[in-house]
Parts: sequence; structure tokens; C-alpha cells
Amino acid sequence: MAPSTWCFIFGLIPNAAKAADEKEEVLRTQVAIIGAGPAGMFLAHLLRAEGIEAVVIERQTRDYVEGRVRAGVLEQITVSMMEALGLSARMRREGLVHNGINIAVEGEPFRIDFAALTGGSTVMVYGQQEVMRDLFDAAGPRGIDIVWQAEKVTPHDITGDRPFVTWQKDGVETRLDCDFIAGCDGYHGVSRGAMPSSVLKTFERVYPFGWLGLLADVPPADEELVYAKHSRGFALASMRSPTRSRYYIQCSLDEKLEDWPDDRFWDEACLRLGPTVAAKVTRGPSFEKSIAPLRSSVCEPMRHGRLFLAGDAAHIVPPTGAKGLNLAVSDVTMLAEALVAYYRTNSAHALDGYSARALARVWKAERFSWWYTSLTHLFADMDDFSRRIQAAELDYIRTSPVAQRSLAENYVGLPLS
Ligand code: RFL
Ligand code: PHB
Repeated sequence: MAPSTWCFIFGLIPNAAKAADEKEEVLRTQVAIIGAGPAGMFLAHLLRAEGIEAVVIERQTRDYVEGRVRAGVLEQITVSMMEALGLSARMRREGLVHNGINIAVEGEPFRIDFAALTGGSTVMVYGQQEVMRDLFDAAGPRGIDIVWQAEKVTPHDITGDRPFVTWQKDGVETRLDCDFIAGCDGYHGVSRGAMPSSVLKTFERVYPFGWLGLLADVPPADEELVYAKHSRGFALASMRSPTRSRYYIQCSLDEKLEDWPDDRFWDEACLRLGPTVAAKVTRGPSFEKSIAPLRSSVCEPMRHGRLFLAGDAAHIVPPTGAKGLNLAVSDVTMLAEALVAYYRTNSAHALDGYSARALARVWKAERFSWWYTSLTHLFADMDDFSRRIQAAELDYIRTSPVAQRSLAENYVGLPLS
């Protein structure tokens, strides 16, 4: 690891107790951040901007993290965060500001006008891959330390005064002493599991279907996203740029990618989007195809001792509401504020309030994502009554500005309170 990478380290103490052939180094920082996804990297930038030392420890390579095709829609708070951190130049050039979305019900589209319904709020279509590239590109010049390909990353002594994180890399075991640990390691990370089961409570809904997604270098069907509720299942026409489209269709969980050649995917997506939208769909060869399961999950509390969880490590939403990345941003905004207050005033008051404050916003996004999923997907156990209720609710949204306003307010993102 380059010496400059470790500009924040107070001490490098070889451990004499280890056997001669076992190497160990001991380092120190203020905040150890586990995971270099959106939560970990936004937190690292926020702390760096306030002069707080942090080290990010990531299990994968930069290429792997940057290559994952995930979120596409940024709420206003995420756009503002990119701006406040001085990371918005490319987003402003290449991102697409969207004033609304379309919802197609059994092939008939109608529009939700966010700007008109919310007093001017919009969302930004700018892929998570682009956000990660901007965060990583600026990390080096700003002196943000990232350890890539760290194995066996483990948080220790989280309820004591001196927590630390250990990992292995290139045959060297490293111990990072710190004041706090931020668990930003996603749904499959180690941080949540470090909290005792007697403390942690998980609330969960697993949906009996997934999303089959496709990326292709073809122009989008519409200037805005089209969410489709169809008796064959949900579909979504999204985009990454004026020349790159992202489509999804609801699928069963045991679906196999090899059973979905491009032609079959395009036929099914067009059927569900309906004739008006299908007439504008440009088909083309896919260069990425994947299936994602859908889940709603929240763990409480989001803090135990000196370990703080943020982003997918603490909660998962189904992608229907486009909230996952944005929730990671709101969590770390609150966590960074609390850490700054601690280091400035020596008061733990804001840190003590972090979990409750973050969860209040998380649960509202969970509610919206669950509701929007229930509204637009086909559930195998739906009886005729449920189908009629779903149709009535969609018609209510189509015809009521009051109902549209609530959808719009939640989609563009609730304020941080
Ligand atoms: P991440 O992105 O999972 O990053 C966690 C990082 O931690 C690393 N890690 C470890 N590092 C060290 N040691 C360990 N033991 C580790 N275990 C894991 C991982 O390698 C990874 O780099 O979590 P984070 O930062 O909380 O960010 C969450 C978002 O990535 C996620 O919520 C969004 O992608 C969700 N999402 C969407 N969110 C939106 O806001 N808008 C959208 O339009 C949107 N669309 C989507 C989505 C997610 C999707 N999928 C595939 C789940 C569409 C899809 C299809
Ligand atoms: C995407 O473009 O990947 C996307 C957009 C909106 C969603 C989910 C995913 O609700």
C-alpha cells in the first residue's frame, strides 16, 4: 500500500507477540468505514470535508464496485449532496433532469408531473455506476484512504471505548484502532451480524418475484420513465442516457437467464408497457441481463455501542420506488452530522439520536416502496377482490391530483427532518 495512502495513521506498531512469519500492522484513525459502496464513500467524503480522519475498508476491487449495474434515479437530497461535495460537474453535464414519470395501466399511460405537484421538485437520472466513479475519482486527490480487496474484515469491541477493525490482505493482518465503526457494507456485509441478536430486531417482507433487468445501447422509449402495471406483471422502461436504456420486467424467482433471449425479453416488455409505449421502443442487443430478488427489510436499532449501520447494511427496499441509494445518502448525512457534532463539541447527544432519526425516514421510504410495489405488481395469491382494489387505487391515482401529489412527494424524496 502506498505510503501516501496512510497519511492519517498515527502509529504503525509491529506486533511482537506474532510468530516471525506472521505479519501484523496496527494503525489508527478516527472512523473506520466498512464498505466502499455509496454509503461508505459518501460518508468518507463528508468526514474528509470536515477534517475528520477515516479509512474505508472494502472487500472487492474498485472495478467490481463501479461495475455493478444498480440504481438509476437520484433524489434531490442526493443531487444536492453531490453538489455540496463538489462532485457534480459531470452529473450536471450528463445527468438527465426528469420532471415526472408515466404509469401505464393495462397499456394506457398517464403522467405524474412532479414539478407541478411538488412546487418544482425533480429527480436526476444518473446511474449509480457514474456516482461511484465520481466518488472514487475524487477520493485519491482528497486523501481519502481506501483499502481494496480486504479479506476477513471484522469489527471488534464495539461496546467498549476502543473498538477496532481487523482484516487480511497480501498475507498481512491489519488492525485499525478507531473511535467509531461505520458499517456501510450492504445487505451481505459483516457489520449487522456483529450486533448481538438480543439487541437486533429485523422486520422483513420477501416478495414472491424478482426483476429481470436488461441494458442496451438503444435510445429510451420516452423522455421519462414508464412504470407499467399489466395483468401479465410489472414492467419498467428506464434509461441511463439518451443512447442507453434500462428495462425491467417482473419475473418468477426460479427464472433462468438463458430462457430469456433478447427477443423474448423485448416482446414481453412491449406487451406489458402497452401499444402506445411499445411503438416508441427501440430494440437492440443487450450487454447486461440479470435477475434481482425483491425484499423489504429494516433492522433496528441502527447503532450498537460504537458501531453505526448505514444504507443497505441496515435496510433494503424493493427497487420500485428507486429509494435504496438515496436512503444510503440520507443515513450518512445524519451520521456525518452526528460525528461532526461529537468531534466539535464533545457531545454524544446527536450520536445517541442517530438511530431514531434515521429510522424515521427509513420507515417512510419503506412504506412508499412497499406500497408502490403492491400497486404495480402481480401477486400470485391475488383474488378477484384484491385485483379490483388494485385497479381502483390506480384509477384513483390517475384521476386525483391529491393522490398524485402524495406519490410525487414521496418519489422525489421526503425532506431530512
Ligand atoms: P452497497 O452498494 O451494497 O455497498 C456495500 C459495499 O460493502 C462491501 N462489502 C464489504 N466490504 C468489506 N468487508 C465485508 N465483509 C463486506 N461485505 C460487503 C461491498 O462489496 C460493497 O462495495 O450498499 P450501500 O453503500 O448501502 O448502497 C446501497 C445501494 O447500492 C442500493 O440501495 C441501491 O443500488 C438500490 N437500488 C436503487 N436505489 C436507488 O436509490 N434508486 C434506484 O433507481 C435503484 N435501483 C437498486 C435499483 C438496486 C437494484 N438491485 C440490483 C438490488 C435497481 C436494482 C435492480
Ligand atoms: C433503473 O433505472 O435502474 C431504475 C429506475 C427506477 C426504479 C428502479 C430502477 O424505480
